[in-house]
Amino acid sequence: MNRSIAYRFLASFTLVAIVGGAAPAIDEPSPEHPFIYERSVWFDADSTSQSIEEVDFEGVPDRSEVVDRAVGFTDTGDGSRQRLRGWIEAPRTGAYRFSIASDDDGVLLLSTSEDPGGGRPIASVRGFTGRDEFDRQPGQISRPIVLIKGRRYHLEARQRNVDGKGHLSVAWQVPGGPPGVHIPIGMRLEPAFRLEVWNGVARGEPDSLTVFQTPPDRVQDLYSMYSADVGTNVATRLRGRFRASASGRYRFMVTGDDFATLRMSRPGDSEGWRTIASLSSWTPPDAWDGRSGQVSESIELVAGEVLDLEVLHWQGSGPGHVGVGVTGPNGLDSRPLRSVATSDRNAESETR
Ligand SMILES: [Ca+2]
Ligand SMILES: [Ca+2]
Repeated sequence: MNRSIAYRFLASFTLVAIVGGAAPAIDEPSPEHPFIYERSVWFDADSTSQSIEEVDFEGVPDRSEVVDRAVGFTDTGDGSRQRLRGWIEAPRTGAYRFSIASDDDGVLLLSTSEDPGGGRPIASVRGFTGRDEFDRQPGQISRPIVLIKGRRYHLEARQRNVDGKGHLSVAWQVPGGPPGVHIPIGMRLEPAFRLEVWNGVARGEPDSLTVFQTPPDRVQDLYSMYSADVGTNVATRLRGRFRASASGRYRFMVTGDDFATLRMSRPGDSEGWRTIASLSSWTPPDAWDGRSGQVSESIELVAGEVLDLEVLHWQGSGPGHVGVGVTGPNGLDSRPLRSVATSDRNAESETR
């Protein structure tokens, strides 16, 4: 052991000892400890002429951590590459779909067993996706893969950052879970939005409909603040709560067919609901701007601040939909708003 390695070993050991006293240690990734991952980064420049499948992930990484979320390091710098690996356990028997989000290119490998050597590519990102954006490219989502309840499988995600910002995360769709919803592996996702529907409602401006004071005919919980499954000649109310992840200026927007009014309220605020955007004619399903009044003024929020949002909506004949989106600091662009995954574990990451 040369002097520099000895020093690094000693420094790491000391750090672990200090951290270990302050926070519960996480077990090393192993088949016996699924949903624990090792993430490793190499800072050296990396050939961008190769495909991500050809990039070398051998050798001693510059930094490694054990984490309890299938999320890599962020913004590791130009020309860096990283690997995230560990074991997962199938909670049910059935067909799973896995998805990788990365910036830049990424590839996801799954083994047919506990054996890391059995890993094969099942999904990949070309170029980049947004952070935790699991449905931007068809190739980033795997085909259905059958897993057996209680069995452990080795999972490995690889990413490189050519330049600018960078990130890496992995999600899955569990059999019996909400269809089409990508849940970050090891996280919990609850439907954060509620759609209420009143049937047989004659045309009217949403603001003036009195039907909202009566019990709805149908209620549906949603993972995104969007629905195209509303029916005809209906009034709907779509509600949700938004929590600002960072301090800054936000804009909220509504999309709808036919008429819609977006209102907000700050919890505990005696002023109650106030209108921040509205549509007096229908938009196409994914049209989020372009109509006057469709986008709110910018709204200043501090990190952690909460807003209640609701859309009052009326839909006559033909297609109908209603949805709410937000843009904000740090490139936030969530159109529509989506449920945010939370962790059951509170353990901090541990540096080795
Ligand atoms: Ca990048
Ligand atoms: Ca319509």
